[in-house]
Amino acid sequence: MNALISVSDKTGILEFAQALHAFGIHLLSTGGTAKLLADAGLPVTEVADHTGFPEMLDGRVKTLHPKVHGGLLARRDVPAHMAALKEHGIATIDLLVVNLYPFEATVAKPGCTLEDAIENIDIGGPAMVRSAAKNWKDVGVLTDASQYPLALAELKADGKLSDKTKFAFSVAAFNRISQYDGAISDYLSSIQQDGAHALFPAQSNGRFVKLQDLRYGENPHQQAAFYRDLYPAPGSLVTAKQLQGKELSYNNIADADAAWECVKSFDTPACVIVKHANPCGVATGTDALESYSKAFKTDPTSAFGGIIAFNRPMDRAAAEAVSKQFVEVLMAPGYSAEALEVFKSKVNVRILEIALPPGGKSDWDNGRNAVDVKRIGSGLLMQTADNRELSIGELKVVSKKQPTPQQLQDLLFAWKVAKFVKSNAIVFCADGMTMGVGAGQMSRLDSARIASIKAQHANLSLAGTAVASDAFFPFRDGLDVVVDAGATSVIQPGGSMRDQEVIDAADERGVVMVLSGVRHFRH
Ligand code: 93A
Repeated sequence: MNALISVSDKTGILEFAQALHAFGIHLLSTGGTAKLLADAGLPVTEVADHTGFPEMLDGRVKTLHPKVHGGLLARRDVPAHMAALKEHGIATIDLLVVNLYPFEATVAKPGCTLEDAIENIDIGGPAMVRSAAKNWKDVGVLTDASQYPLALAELKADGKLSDKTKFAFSVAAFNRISQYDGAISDYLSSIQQDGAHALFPAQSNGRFVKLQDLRYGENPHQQAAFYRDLYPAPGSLVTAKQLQGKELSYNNIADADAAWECVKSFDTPACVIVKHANPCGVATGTDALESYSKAFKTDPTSAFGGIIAFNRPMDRAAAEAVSKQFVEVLMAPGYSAEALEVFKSKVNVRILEIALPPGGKSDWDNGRNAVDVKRIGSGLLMQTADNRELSIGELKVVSKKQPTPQQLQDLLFAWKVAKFVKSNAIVFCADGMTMGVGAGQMSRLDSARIASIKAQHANLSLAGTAVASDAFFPFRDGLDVVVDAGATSVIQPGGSMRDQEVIDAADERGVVMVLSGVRHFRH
């Protein structure tokens, strides 16, 4: 039996080759791999000696030879194939172990040149992998070190690989080649003449890795699965580790993402409670406990069965407070042992730990997270993610009444939250806490009414609150509703034909009005 080994990532290869040798398998190998094995004292034939043809063109041609591909592709059950091998003096190759030139890692390096990238496009490796994978009944093809133990176990037990394993390896091999070619195609499609990357390439292959099948989709009659980007951005939800609890559902994941993206936009300790993709309570505080207690007060009714995210590790005090309510999913960058102990008996609560990226907030917007994708019938909409932050210096006071420093803080907080609320969004806030959230209405007026009704239900007074509107007030009526409810300061983008009418109304009612100059629709 002949095995051809040609690997760029040499992890575990020596031990694997030693075991193959111990089973009496003859080893063939390419330059660098052959040297590693020979240096360790293993008998190995270089492919160049096997084919009688030297490696050439700086290694660009190593294994592209009929003695290699004939040995991989010949059907052992077709007499004419075997006769052809005999006629040309070609030996069968029964096991192929290949991993490819590190193209993905090369282009991920900052400052990678087109030339570097091109040199790292493997040609001979994928050709062999395809030959072996096509002829899977006769050839076992290993493309990842994680497959070595299973192959060795079967070789040890039966002296050969089972059909089931050979087929699984073949599928894995074609998946790997498709992924590899996808990475090359993605890279080259996005590269521009000046070496910069296009945000929206001419072609988008969108490589995803399946994380799990889901029990069902948004509703029980829909089937669903969960995928992540091939290269997820650090600190994104898909990098989460589930520490306990039931399996995540489709809606859990969607809501968890909304909560996590919102909470990580705060620098100070914050808590976000999400229901049906909208925050129903957001607050900052001195610690996890205080931020949670405030966030919960916004809308205790809606918080029932909510998804709760923290941007600071959870301690016992916060865990005990949260454990008093029905919670579906908890997210935090970490948990104290005592905090986890609190939830031990609540086996259904899904607890996710997500590491915050080392680079802080600037990292969160990098990578593929920077592009937002929405699927429509047989198409995609792509846009840069809504990462726009607003600084205090950008605010334009347009009312006669000037804001106090506290009002400016509250307005900025309300504005930050409004970005994560489905349009039309109206968000009342006070002292780093949401006081009433109106979300997802077809009329801004109704969002304003709903936000104030919710505050009443939660026994919160809106007197003296700051309110944010994600888009401009087209008429003064929306403003009147929020001021009637008790707001004394308002932030909105401005830009309506009737801006002056709305600003005059603010002056007439004696409230502060600040323009952000930015809109945050979220559909
Ligand atoms: O340059 S290649 O595209 N031409 C080839 O003929 C070829 N054959 C194997 N690259 C080729 N390989 C690749 O070499 C393998 O896929 C593997 O990644 C690498 C192993 O080289 P070495 O054994 O010299 O370290």
